[in-house]
Amino acid sequence: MLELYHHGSSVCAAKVRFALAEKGVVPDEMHYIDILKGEQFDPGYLKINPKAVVPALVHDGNIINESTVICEYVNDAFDGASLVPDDPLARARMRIWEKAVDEQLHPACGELTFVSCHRHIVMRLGEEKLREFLSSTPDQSVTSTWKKRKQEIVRLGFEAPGIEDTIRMYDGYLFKMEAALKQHEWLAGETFSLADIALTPYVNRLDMLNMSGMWTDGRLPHVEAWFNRIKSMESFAPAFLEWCPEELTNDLKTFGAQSWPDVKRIIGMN
Ligand SMILES: N[C@@H](CCC(=O)N[C@@H](CS)C(=O)NCC(=O)O)C(=O)O
Repeated sequence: MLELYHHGSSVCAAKVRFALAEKGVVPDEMHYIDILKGEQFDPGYLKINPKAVVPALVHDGNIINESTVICEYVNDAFDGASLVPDDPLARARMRIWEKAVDEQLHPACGELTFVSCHRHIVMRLGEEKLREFLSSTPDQSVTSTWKKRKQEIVRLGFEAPGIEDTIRMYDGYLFKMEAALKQHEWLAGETFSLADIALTPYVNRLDMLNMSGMWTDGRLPHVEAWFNRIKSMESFAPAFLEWCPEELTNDLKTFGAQSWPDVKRIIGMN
C-alpha cells in the first residue's frame, strides 16, 4: 500500500510525483493537503510529518519524509529504470545537486514564491485566520527560520530584509545549471537522473510565475533546451500541472506577472 500526501503547488511534492511517474509507480492513495489553507497543521497530519510540510510517503505503514530521501527511496524500492547514474562521478554530481536544492534553492524558492504570489493568496484568509496560519508554523518547518521568514515576507513583501539576495541566489542557480548543461546533456552527466528531477520543479515554478524570461531570449540557452526536453516528457504535465487547481495556476500566473518587474530589477535584467 503506497500513499502520497501532497499539494498542487508544492515543488517538493511535484518532485516526488515526477520520480514516481518516471519509475512507473502509481500510488494507491493520494491525499491532498492544502498548505495555503493550513491543512498541514492538522494534528493528524503532524503525526505523519511533524514539520508540517508536504510531501510525505507512506509505504506499507512506514512513513518516509523529506522529498530528496523519498525520491532516493522510490528509486531503490521499486523496479523500473534506475534514476541514479552508474558512473560514480555522475552519481556524486547528482547528489551535489540534491544537496544544493535541500540547503539553498528550496528555501529560496519558498521565499520567492511567497513574496511574488502566495502572500496575496494567504491574505485572502482575513487578518484573524492569517495570524493563526502564520503562528501555526512549527519552529522546525521548511527551514528552522521559516516561521519568522514567512511572517516577514507576507507582511513586508519585497521590502522584507534579505529578499533581494535570495532572488539573486535563485537566479545564480540557473547560471550553475547552464554551466553544467554546457558540459553534458543532463545535469549530472549524459543520463537523465534524480538531479534533473530535483531541479525541474524550481524552473517550472518560475515558468508558472510567468518568469521564464530568466532563461529565454538567449539568456540561458542550455537551460531553455533542457526544460523544453523535460516539458515534452509524458510524465511532465501529470506531475507538474494537472494537480495544481485552476485558480492556483491562475494566481501564480497573475501575481507572478505583477512581481516580474521587481524580480527583473533585482537580478539586473532591466
Ligand atoms: N525538506 C522538505 C521541505 C518540504 C517543504 O518545504 N514543503 C513545503 C511545500 S514545497 C510545505 O509543505 N510548506 C508548508 C508551509 O510553508 O507551511 C522536503 O524536501 O520534503
